[in-house]
Amino acid sequence: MNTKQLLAMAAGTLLLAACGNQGADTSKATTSAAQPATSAASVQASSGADEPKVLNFYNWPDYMPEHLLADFEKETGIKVNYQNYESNEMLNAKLVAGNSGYDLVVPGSVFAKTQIEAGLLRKLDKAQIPNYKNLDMAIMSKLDKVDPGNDYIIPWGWGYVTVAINKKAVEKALAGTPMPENAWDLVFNPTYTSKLKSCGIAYLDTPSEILPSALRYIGKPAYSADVADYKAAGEMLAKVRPDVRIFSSTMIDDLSSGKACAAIGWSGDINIARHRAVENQSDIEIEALVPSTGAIIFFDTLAIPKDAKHPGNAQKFIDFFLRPENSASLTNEISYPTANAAAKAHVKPEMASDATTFLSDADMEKMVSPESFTNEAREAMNNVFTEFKKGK
Ligand code: N2P
Repeated sequence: MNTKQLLAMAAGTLLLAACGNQGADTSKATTSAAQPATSAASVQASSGADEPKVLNFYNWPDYMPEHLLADFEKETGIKVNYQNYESNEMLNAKLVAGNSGYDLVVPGSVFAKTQIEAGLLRKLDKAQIPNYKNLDMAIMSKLDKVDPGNDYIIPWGWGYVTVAINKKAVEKALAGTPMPENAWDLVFNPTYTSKLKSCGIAYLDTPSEILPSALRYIGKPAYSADVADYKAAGEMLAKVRPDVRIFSSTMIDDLSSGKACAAIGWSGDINIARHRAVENQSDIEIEALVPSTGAIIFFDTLAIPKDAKHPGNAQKFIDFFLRPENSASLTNEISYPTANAAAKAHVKPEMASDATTFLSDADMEKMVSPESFTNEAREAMNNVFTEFKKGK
């Protein structure tokens, strides 16, 4: 772990403490002695009727439609304390440590499986979520593999980890070399990275975002349980390390301002960068590539930590979000596909027809569905990524 990560974690711990205390203080100030029992993970979330009007919400950055929280606060009188984290690893560390102070979090399904198994999340009370019926059952059946019975997690947004390019800058830097058949070559093959380093290569700054794609590139299973596979991916990555300039989990500006010309990023963020470049009237053209060899799909999910102090409020937000027009705003405003079937009628036509947002069946076939990592794999992944970043 480097200094920046350590500082980020320390800052996170402070925020966490602040958030936890805030929840406790508010609850002292506004609740009667008849507080519902909410501590055991097996106990379902309450309706929230007796809870203090607070919701401590922890989500990824650039992942919230603009008016959603304000609308929820206005309608319910529940004050939302909203904070961000940049990786599944950061959120997981907080859930494992316990007492996070958060009522609602957004783990990727790849991490949610072990979080459910470890009893870190609270079972949902679906009777309190009438809009649950709006969800796309095809997606729910995919999530059933990590959350049997769909008892703990509700899809927020989904997408794929892929290669972003600034078209003109990449063309210029490749200087006549044609685009590779496999877009992953742009970020993993020294023949291309040595050329693109001049215009800036950016990687997501998290082991679990980079290693599955790297494993797949070298012909190994994306969620391999074999430590030797991670070492092999590390050897491949070491060859391109000198060419990688930026590590960032918030690279929208780096792409839209032209600081990076090729990146490994999240499909929705890449599309946000594409729209931002257009809004800025710059001549930068960003594209989320759909690699011929496929990419790793992710599902981010709403979940309630087992020790949440305001689980009923969290469920109120979940139900609010599952209203078709609210779920649609995640697609319309921040370019991530919705998993809400009833929301599709509210998605703007230009978003609905965007083949890099809602993938075609043929493209979907090429994608790798989420699985999960063993503890050994996670450790191997962290070690390989730390070494990779250190090397130059
Ligand atoms: C952040 C989106 C997070 C997607 N803008 C990956 N979980």
